[in-house]
Amino acid sequence: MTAAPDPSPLPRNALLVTVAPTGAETAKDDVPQLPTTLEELVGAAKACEAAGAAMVHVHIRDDAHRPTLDLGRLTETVAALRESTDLVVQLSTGGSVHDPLEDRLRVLDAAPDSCSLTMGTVNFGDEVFLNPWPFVRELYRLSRERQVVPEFELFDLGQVAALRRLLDAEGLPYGGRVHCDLVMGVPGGMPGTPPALVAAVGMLPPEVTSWSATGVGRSTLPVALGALSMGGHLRVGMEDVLSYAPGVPVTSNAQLVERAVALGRLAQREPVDGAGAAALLGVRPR
Ligand code: KMH
Ligand code: ZN
Repeated sequence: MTAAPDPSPLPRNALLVTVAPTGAETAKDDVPQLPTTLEELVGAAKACEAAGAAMVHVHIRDDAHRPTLDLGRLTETVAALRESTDLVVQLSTGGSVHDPLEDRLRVLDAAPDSCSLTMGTVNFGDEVFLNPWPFVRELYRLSRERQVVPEFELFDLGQVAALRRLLDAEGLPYGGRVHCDLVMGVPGGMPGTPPALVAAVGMLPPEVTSWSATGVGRSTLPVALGALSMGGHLRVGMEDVLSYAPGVPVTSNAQLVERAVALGRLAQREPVDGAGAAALLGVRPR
């Protein structure tokens, strides 16, 4: 039997806002305000922290602004974000749909605070986001060995069930806390609707100590409002949404964080800072 998780170290009204500023899918040429250089990424992270974000979910780009998992760049990025912010630094191990699994495992060599860990394969628009079970298990074991806290990315209900399977097979992650992000509205995954959110949250294993939700594209607001109403946390950012309103482009990641914080305050939730997020997630002290 698995022990009940420790109670949250934060007040009940605490709100974790994670920003996912870049992603791997949008071209710089199409969206020049997307932060793709290290300088732009650090600038965006600082502005988002000032606006109330506590964690940054990082994808990086090469000199031609294309997605890369280059280890030297990842390591430099982790160092630069730690130097300039107190955000919890989460590296994406999802990368782009074209990244080989070995490269995605190697991301942990950059020693982030946290890493994303997607719980299964999912259609991703016209592509396939590949996460076979042996890869999921290997990445999970590696994260524990390296003392990196995983954030379980759940794109559909099958992946919620797979989290149950993983915890049964492998036990709790490093830090003993279990944090998930429900990524909703990806074409191929669960829709970004309140009924899907209710179903997914209802299926989360009892070991889960915190969860956030992300609505891609036009599902961003319904998912955020639904998540707040259910006591969840929020992930926002230009990885997931590029329109602020119909026909109105997002101008910066901080704009999305500001909106998330404002919605949170309407729901009487107070954003936590990086230290609060680290405590919530069980991140290794630096
Ligand atoms: N870019 C997607 C294929 C993650 O960061 O872990 C995968 C993704 C999930 O963004
Ligand atoms: Zn990502």
